[in-house]
Parts: sequence; structure tokens; C-alpha cells
Amino acid sequence: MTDYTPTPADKFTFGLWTVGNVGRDPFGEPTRQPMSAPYIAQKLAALGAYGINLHDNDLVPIGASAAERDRLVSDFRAALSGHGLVVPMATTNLFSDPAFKDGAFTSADARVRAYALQKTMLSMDLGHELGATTYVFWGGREGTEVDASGKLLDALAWFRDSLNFLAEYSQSQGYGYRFALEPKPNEPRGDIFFPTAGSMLGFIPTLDQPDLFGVNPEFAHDTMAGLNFAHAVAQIIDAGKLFHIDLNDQKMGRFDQDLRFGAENIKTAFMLVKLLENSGYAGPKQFDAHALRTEDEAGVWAFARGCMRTYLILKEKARQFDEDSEIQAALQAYRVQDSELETLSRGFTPEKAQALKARSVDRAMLGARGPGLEQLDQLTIELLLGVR
Ligand code: GCO
Ligand code: MN
Ligand code: MN
Repeated sequence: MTDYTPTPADKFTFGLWTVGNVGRDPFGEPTRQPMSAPYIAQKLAALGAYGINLHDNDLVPIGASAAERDRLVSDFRAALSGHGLVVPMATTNLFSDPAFKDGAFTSADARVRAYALQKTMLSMDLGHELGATTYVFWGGREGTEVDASGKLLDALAWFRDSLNFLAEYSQSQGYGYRFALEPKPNEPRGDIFFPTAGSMLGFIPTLDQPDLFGVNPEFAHDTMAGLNFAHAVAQIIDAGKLFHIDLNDQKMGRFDQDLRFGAENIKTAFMLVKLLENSGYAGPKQFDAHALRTEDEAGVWAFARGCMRTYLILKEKARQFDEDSEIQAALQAYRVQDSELETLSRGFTPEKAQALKARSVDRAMLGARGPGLEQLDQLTIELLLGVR
């Protein structure tokens, strides 16, 4: 591949809220004008994107009249079909309105929990109308600053009840959604419930219909917490739960930066792309990020183009990695195979256990071996730097 221009076959998606981000931060006012959803569809289609995802209120302002809702939805649908874009994923804004300031499904106020359910059902109706088949739950306000509030166990139960209710709602309506739970450790809450992929994977089997639920991991969320995102995604793939993915970038230990994909951690981004491509993940790849606050509209489209272009460049690098004979030789040398020992070590029998226990081990030889990882890593770096 020499041209890194995406096509819809690459399945790149953006949230309306990503390229539509107006550059507001806790210290400063917006630096860009809002853009309408049909205009965003036109621009993203021209760049080669596959689809657009949305929160209910990215399209329909909270409190809009039925007539206004219908007009906004039909204008957006016309733009989508006119530009050949789809809406693979929908989600609910359960974090902007002050009603949700202390949580939505995990609020200590039963009235807020009921409102969160109502709002989510209406948003699921909207998503279905637009063709979405994946529904994301990101619990941005589902957390605490004050644990003396004493709701740690209750919150888990309330969250479970809500997801069980909504899964049944989807089925009763014939929507057929698959649900993707998105972990994040903090921001906007001091501590958000279910901070990691592992927390979600542990929680899913406690739901009434666990097969309907998977994970929507995000690069920045693990990186903020100092975790390795590729490791998290590998565990989700291993569990068969990669239902959706949010790609962006982030410096470790900072505020939530939502940087352009590949802007910061090239090596982890490379390992991630390689993992996704080799795993056969066939779902959409959403860029959940936004242009820097410094940028004007041209910078927004440069940001969007850059996310997709970097992914495609890394995808090509992954193919080169797999075809590079020196790298492949280093990988082969790294893995030591021993078919007799591998047979003994897999699939317990009392005889195998006895034979293994009786075996003499040359610890000094094992400890003395150099696995060649410095050389492998340098080769990887040189590949990424473009000199291989
Ligand atoms: C964040 C989250 C959100 C969610 C979005 C869709 O850090 O703000 O990543 O962007 O992904 O609400 O669920
Ligand atoms: Mn995020
Ligand atoms: Mn996200």
C-alpha cells in the first residue's frame, strides 16, 4: 500500500461529539463554532469515513420538541444516506445535565435512576431509527468523590439492574442491540466505577444476559491510569468481548487529553493496530478524540484525516513486521519449543504430574539465556522510524 487514504471498507468512525468538539475546557470558552450533523456527515464522507456515532443530545438537544426532533433526525438521515454513511453505534448523554451530577444509573436518588432509564430508552429508540446495532454505556458520572456516601455495593447493584432492564427493553422492541461497556478510571468523577477493562469483564457474567454485553475499551482511559492499552485489548479479545473500540491518544498520568490517534504513544499504537488486525476484529474503529483547542475548522479535518492515516500507516507497518525476515528470525529465536515438555505440561494427568516432578531442571542454563529482546525492540523501532 502506498496511499493511506481511507475508504468505508476500513470501517473508521467518528462520534458527532469528536469532530464536533468546540474546544471548551474547564478553563476556557469554546474556540470553534458548532457544526451541524449533516455538515459533519458531508465532511467525514469526503475524508473516507465509514460512519458516525452519536449521543442522543449530539443530534437532538435535551428538551427539544417532537417536531424539532423529527426535523433534526430526518435531515441527518438524509445526509447519511446521501453520503453513504452509517450509524453503527449510539449512546446516551448521561453526564451533561445537572440532574446527573451525582450519577445516573448509580445515583443515590431513585428519581434520577428512573430518569436515566427513561432517557436511555428514548435514546435507544433514536439509535435504532438511525440503524445502530451497538449501544455503548460509558458511565462518566457513575462514580464518587465522597465514599462516605456508603453506596459502593448499592451502586453496583443499581447499575446491574439498569443494564438488565435495558437489555430486556431492547429485546422487547426487537432492536437487537449488542451492548458495549466502556471503562474509565476517573474524569469527570474523582473515581469512576468499573475503572478498567478487567472490572467490566468481571461484571459482565453477573448480568442476566451476559452474551449481549461486551466491552468498549479506549486507548486514553487505560493510558491515563498508567496501564498498557494493548494488554487490556488482548484480554478483551481473549474473552470474546471486543464489541467496539475507541481510539485516541494520551500522555500517561495527565488530564483526559483525547489526542489524535498515534499522536503520543507510537509503539503502543503500533502494537494495538497489529493486535486488532491479526485478531480478525471486524467491527468499527471509532476515533473518540478531538482536535486541539488551538485549532480552527481546518485543524479539525486535519485531525480527522490524521487519525485514519496513522492507523493505515501502522497497519502497513504491521504487515511489514510480519514479513520482515530478520524480525521473524528474532521472534523464532525468542520462543523456545520443546514438544516433550509441552505435552507434559498441558492437560493434567497424575502420570504427567509425576514425570514433571521427577524431572531435573538446569536452572543455571535457563537463567543464563539471553532472549534477544533488545535486538527485537530495536528492529521494531527502526521499522517504525522508516529505515527498514
Ligand atoms: C470520555 C468518553 C466518552 C464516551 C462517549 C461514548 O472520556 O468522555 O470516552 O467520549 O466514549 O460518551 O460512550
Ligand atoms: Mn474518553
Ligand atoms: Mn470513549
